Amino acid sequence: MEEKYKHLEIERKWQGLWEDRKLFRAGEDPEKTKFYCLEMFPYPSGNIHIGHVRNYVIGDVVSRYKRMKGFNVLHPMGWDAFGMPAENAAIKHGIHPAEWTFKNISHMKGQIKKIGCSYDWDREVTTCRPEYYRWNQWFFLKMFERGLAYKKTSSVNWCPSCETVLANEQVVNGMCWRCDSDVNQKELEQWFFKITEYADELLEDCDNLSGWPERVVTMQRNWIGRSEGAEIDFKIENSDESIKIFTTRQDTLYGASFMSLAKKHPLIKRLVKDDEIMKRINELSEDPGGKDGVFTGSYAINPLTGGRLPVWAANFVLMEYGTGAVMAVPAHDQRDFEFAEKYGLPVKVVVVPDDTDQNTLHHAKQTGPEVSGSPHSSDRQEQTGGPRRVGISASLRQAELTEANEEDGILKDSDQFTGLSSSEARDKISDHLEANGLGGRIVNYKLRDWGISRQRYWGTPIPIVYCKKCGARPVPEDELPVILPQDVVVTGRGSSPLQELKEFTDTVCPSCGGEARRETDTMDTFVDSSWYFFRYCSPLKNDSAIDPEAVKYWMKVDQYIGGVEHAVMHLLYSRFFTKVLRDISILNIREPFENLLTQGMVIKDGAKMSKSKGNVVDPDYLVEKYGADTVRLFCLFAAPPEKDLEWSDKGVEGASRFLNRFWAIVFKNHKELSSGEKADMPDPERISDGSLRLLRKTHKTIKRVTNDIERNYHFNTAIAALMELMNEATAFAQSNEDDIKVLRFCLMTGVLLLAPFAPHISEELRQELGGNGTILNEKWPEWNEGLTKEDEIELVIQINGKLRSKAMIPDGTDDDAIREIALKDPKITGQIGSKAVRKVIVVKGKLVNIVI
Ligand code: ANZ
Ligand code: ZN
Repeated sequence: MEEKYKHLEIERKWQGLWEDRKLFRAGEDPEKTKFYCLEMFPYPSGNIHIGHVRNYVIGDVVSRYKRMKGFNVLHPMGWDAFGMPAENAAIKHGIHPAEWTFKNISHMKGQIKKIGCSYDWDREVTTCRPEYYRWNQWFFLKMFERGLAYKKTSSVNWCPSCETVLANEQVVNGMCWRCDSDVNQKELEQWFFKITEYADELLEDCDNLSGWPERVVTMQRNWIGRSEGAEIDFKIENSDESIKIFTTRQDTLYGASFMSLAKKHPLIKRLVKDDEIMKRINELSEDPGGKDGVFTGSYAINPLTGGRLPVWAANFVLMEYGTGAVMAVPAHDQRDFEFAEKYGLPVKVVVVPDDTDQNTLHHAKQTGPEVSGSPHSSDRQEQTGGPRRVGISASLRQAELTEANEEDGILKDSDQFTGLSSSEARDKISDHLEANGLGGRIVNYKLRDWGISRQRYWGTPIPIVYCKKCGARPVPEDELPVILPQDVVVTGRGSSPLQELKEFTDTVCPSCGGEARRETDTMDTFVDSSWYFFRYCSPLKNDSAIDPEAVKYWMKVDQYIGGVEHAVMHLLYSRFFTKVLRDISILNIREPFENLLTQGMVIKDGAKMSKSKGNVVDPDYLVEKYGADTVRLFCLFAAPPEKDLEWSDKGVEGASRFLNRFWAIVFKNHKELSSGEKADMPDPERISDGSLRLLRKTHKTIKRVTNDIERNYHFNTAIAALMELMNEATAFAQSNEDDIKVLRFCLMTGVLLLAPFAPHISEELRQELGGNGTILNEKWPEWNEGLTKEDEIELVIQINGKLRSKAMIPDGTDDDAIREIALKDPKITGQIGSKAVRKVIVVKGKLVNIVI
């Protein structure tokens, strides 16, 4: 054995051996319980960063641990390979998106391999390959057949000078990222997936996501955003028109004092005859924070009171939610309140706090997690929960109102509904509206259908052709894949390069054989990632997307690991796809991911590590300098997986020192350890005190490490336990054959426990300790419960420095507990009597001195 721990050599050696023998290859084995461990696959942007490393190492520990526990583990990796950055690189550097992507994949694959992750690379999936994306097209056709893929107009970002559609991330402060022109909105026909059809099921099944972080489940619920309420018709005065509004607060109908319409509401064109007013409406700012509005000149009639309500166009009302129209109740809605203040509109209180039950004051109006980021926040990404604004301090005398009171309460000034509670009133008012044909109950969702059309090159072509006679026709299944042509130049100017390519666009209609033109939109890359975890189960299958038998064996994913930034879209789309695939009966599960772990960020100098902040650390450099095992250990030790990890060079050094110390103990005792019989353990009854202590410590460590992994993957405390064990092993002085056996047992156990965290050095040390083959075939150690029981030690209790009593206590009892034991000791209480205790000093957990 060499004295120096040479991480580079060792890591190369074992990685080579694992790969050559394909030791991570997974296969269905009905005899064994499977475990599917998955990390979110990366976008091949060019380089692995430390956030990736952390993500993959967490998954690797889980995989390796489960393997040692006897599970049949599937642990695959692949590439989310379509997307914008490849096109941006093409535009900036003139390199073809495909070339750029494949170059990055090969580089990043090399980087990932150096971390020593246990991937089955035979299952690698690359979404930009036709073998993969043809199934995107197939799913599209299946959805099209069922009406789940459909077309409608929707707006896109448009740069008038580049004459191109821009992705959201290409719009910087409202300007084109390339030429700084102001970006417009342009209406285009686009393809959508009807995820709203599954809104109810997606919401209901949130209740079954018990293996997910509660925060993520709440974000999913909020994103779906189910609201029960009513639609109510308000007639327009002197007109046949009426305004249909959506409200969740029918109980406040008597307090409505004006109406607000979205500026794009179709009624506005019909109501507003005055060009000047129309112009001002069109010019309303897009920023909903400003609460800007324009009076249309018309009045609506409150269906219950007959009162006249001025109709306004307001910038905070969204066309896409509810009916695009609101009955404004300033006394009970903060946005309406601010609007009314600004434009001098009346405020009428119709709900007062219920004095008989103080609690109702503080009750949020909805039960369950609050839906925040209501439709009024136009940025759906911001919906992360958090309570709705609550106006409990609102004064009840309306002259003094300083804010809206949004709480439920008791109705006043509301005819026959006066005196009812808000919830009773909602019911009764809904009944009344329904009975009189004025409106009725309805459920609304914030969830919108999923727009999947992208006017971009580097994506999956949508398998549709347009025939002059037959309209939009699906490409027949047996003509898939519609190959994305490679011979294009991506310039970023003008329309998508596909539109210019006659070989691609010109085709014949599958129905009538007449002239037809291919769809040139490609799919959102979120389509690719919505089902890749199914593909890993049978990645080479070329006559179908999914092998039902393989999926039946491997799915669900037992442990999914990735960033919380995917809490909504990716995870929701994946759930949606799973349900659709179930409905077209190619699988029979409802949910794809049993357990989800969202790992924290990697922080340096107080900020998230990012290129733009210039605070990145390069994984290649670290692996080179310290070794993959050290980098892995640091990432795992510095914080529990779900918490943010503060980067620290000292911490890396610490991890490195620990591994070197481990190496040194084995080296120091190598001669004794590698000679003599290995297997048999001496009888614990007969060994020396020192040996017994080390033996006990070893069993306790097995128990702690196992429990820490099993309970929420507390790898950091597991590693801390291993460090303690090594400290004891270092301090241990062996003097006979039995001691050596115990030491070997301790070190071998330590090596096995370390294996998931730092697999290369574990392999090497195991070999040095006499192990054959590879550690991958080893079983996870088990502990002997009897040997994990606490040792007792003798506590010496003094008063003013003189021995007064002794007591047996568990080893490792903390100082506070020791103080208490000492002060309650009967001999001591007798001695102290009524004298005052000045000080109680605990020395090394073994001695207490009480000063009186
Ligand atoms: C009257 C009212 C009175 C309202 C009151 C609230 C409080 P959630 O719960 O998020 O579904 N609303 C409806 N459609 C809207 C749109 N397109 N743009 C902006 N706001 C819209 O929110 C439902 C409430 O949001 C509705 O209830 C409506 O205001 C508003 F004391 O109606 B409410
Ligand atoms: Zn046709």
